[in-house]
Amino acid sequence: MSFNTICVVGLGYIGLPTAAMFASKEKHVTGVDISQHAVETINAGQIHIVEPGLDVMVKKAVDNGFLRATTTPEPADAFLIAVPTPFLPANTQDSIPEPDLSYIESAAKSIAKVLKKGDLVILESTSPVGATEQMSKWLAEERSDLTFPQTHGEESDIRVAHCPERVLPGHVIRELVENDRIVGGMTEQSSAAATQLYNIFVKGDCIITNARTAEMAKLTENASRDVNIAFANELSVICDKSGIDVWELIGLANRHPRVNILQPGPGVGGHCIAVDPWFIVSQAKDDAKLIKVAREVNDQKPSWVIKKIKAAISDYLVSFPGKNASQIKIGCFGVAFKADIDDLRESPAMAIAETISEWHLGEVLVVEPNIKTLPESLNKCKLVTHDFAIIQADIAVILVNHKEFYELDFGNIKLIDTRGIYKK
Ligand code: SAJ
Repeated sequence: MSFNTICVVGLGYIGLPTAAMFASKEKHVTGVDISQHAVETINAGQIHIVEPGLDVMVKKAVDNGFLRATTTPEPADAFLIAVPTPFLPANTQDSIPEPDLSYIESAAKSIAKVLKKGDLVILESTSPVGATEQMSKWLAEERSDLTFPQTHGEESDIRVAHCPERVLPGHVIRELVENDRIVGGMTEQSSAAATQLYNIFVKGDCIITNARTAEMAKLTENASRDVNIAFANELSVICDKSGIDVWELIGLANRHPRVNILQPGPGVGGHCIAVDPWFIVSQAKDDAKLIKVAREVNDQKPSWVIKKIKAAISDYLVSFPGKNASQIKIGCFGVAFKADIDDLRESPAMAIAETISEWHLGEVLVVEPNIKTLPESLNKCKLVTHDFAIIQADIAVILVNHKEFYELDFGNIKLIDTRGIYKK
């Protein structure tokens, strides 16, 4: 098997670095995206997302002629699908969000047109169990002239595997190379081909399993983290009522050699940990009890923080009877979904700042060192420096543990520290 040409469908946070990585190994890579803007940006040697080191890599790959972007797939020896798998919003308050596989379906249908005997198709998108088999069925429906693993096993013309990405945003370039890779082939031939493909740049181990186990492994990793964070968030609510510092408590408990509790915060954000556990729950409604409750605990944490801010405003008015609510300035420290990134999507900190700015009569100051302008949804807030916010704010809320916030001195400002970073 030789993989000289590779087609990557979906040029987002995973697809683009993966495409650039293959191109850096002098493979001819075609990157496909439905966004004309993304395609034009990449072909100009630039990038449309923020990821350290990726800009240099893409520029080099494009300049050297190994990476080219387009809106329609072209023939290749291997196809990687790295498109989003969001969930469909729940219809009612009690219903469970269902995964939306429509991006995988259209990606599969678009590559089906150019598939040829011997090709390898890999699904990298985080997916519910059975999605890889479903993708292979969509391919087969489009190409009755080719055979696929679900009907022809090891003899099939096309090999199909699920190899979930597991990289951490902000560290993608290093983790793509160093992380171990789960390779879940629909057949042994599929796993062997996928392993050979990843060995072009992966230095970690490629561990072979079947497609369904690979799908569940990825969901399990993120659900495990979600459940552990939910435990920490539940402890934080319990400790708050008992006057116990939850961070000190967790630090002490983690001194036990077999205990490793994660950190509480204002809620769980991002596109992975807050989403993927629902894929398990929606397929195992009667059995995934703990995973579902953990999701609910984490989703309720922003409302708990909002209650704390409202209580702090009431306390302030009691302490300063001459003041009214419109004179109270609230400083929100951080709105990104986690530390040291500029990504505001699916951010509990953003949701808290939005709600407070809608509800509070006074000024809401936002400190976010990683962005230059506030999004439209925060148009009632003012983006300021941390020095300005500390001088002006009557109540400060630390929502994200950005590195810039660790050394700040909040003096006598009423402080709500949802990340436990402030040392008096
Ligand atoms: N968080 C806490 N407490 C903690 C750790 C995190 O509240 O102790 C919060 C963060 O503030 C953030 C959210 O959880 O809001 C998620 O952050 P994260 O850093 O844990 O994870 P992501 O979403 O950036 O990336 C995860 C990673 N998965 C795991 O660590 C198991 C990454 O390896 C995956 O590739 C990625 O999801 C993905 O694409 O699935």
